[in-house]
Amino acid sequence: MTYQEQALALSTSYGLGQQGISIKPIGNGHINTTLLLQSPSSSLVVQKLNTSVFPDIPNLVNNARLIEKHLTEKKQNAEYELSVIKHVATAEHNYYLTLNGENWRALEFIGGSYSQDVVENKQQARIAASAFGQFAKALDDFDAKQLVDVIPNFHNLAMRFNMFDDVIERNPCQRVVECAAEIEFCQSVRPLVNEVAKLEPKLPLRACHNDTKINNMLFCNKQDTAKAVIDLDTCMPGYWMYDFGDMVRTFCSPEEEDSTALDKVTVREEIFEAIVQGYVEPLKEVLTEAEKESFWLGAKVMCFMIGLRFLTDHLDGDNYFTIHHKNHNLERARNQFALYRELIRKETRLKQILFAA
Ligand code: ADP
Ligand code: GN1
Ligand code: MG
Repeated sequence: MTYQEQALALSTSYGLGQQGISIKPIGNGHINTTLLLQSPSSSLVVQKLNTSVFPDIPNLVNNARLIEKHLTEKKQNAEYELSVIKHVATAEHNYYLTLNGENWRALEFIGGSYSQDVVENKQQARIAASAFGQFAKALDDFDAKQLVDVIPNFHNLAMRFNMFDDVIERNPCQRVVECAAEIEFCQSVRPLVNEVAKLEPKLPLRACHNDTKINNMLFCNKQDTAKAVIDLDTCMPGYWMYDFGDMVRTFCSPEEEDSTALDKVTVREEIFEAIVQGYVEPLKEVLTEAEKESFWLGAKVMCFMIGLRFLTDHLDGDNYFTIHHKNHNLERARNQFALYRELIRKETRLKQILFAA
């Protein structure tokens, strides 16, 4: 099927007709294929879902629709200000469809918005962190157990180390020797697993976003405000420390996640402070003391663990994350390890900022 044939098939399924249809890729996601499908009168975000990563499409879509319903009710009661991601049904009333063996779903396009891959300044960081905080707060009375674990153990560091150990043993692409330095670094960080094991039992299980990277929220084109929290695919029961940590991972560095300019990868302190302030404010009535303390560990785990996952995927032959060139996952891993090292180097100062809030 050509691109245009695909566009016409999708536009028929979603009742957009056959005239003046266009389709183009949007965003920089690593897992799904996200496209903007347009007719002269409407715009839809259509996503081809990666079924190796998300084998349970019905529950993936159902999880996101449960959140949509909850947030929509909150918005109607003036308890949630941001726009809500709305799923669009096909002409046959299905929220996902199969075309040529591929799985698709559609979302209303939220116009007047943009996403960023790198945070430019502390105002942006505060706005984005506040949006994720408002999202978390709005889900405070949502029963997290309604959400199916569509990727079990998603933020389980011990399990991520098991996958890493397994790929080293299998060495399917003979890349272990050339990655000796990165592998050794990961081995040195292994005791982080014990810190997690000690802390997690003290934390309440929450309905989490689990992928709070900066390009999973939309800013408003016109004013300096947040428009919406998006990409609800990994909303599952979890711990807020990891949502906090993924913001630190993706907001604090002035470099993109795959930048090879490792000397420029650092943790911008003023951005870290803006994340703390932006995220804690909407949650102040519900955040427990143990949760607030856990945020430092969440930051360490997320910076390191995503690097570990990139390295594991590189060693495995790049089966999970979309890559755009050879060694792309290795470059991403090196970048995240540099960030982790910076986080540790700045530990004293960053903890002061965290505990002053
Ligand atoms: P992925 O799984 O590929 O990360 P996302 O849901 O994060 O998919 O979407 C990728 C990008 O597409 C986002 O970063 C954003 O720029 C854009 N986008 C996604 N959904 C919408 C929407 N409903 N309205 C406007 N833009 C969107
Ligand atoms: C993936 O789909 P995307 O690009 O928002 C990944 C996240 C990683 C992120 C790294 C389902 O997110 O866990 O943190 O890449 N999503 C999944 O950028 O594995
Ligand atoms: Mg995304």
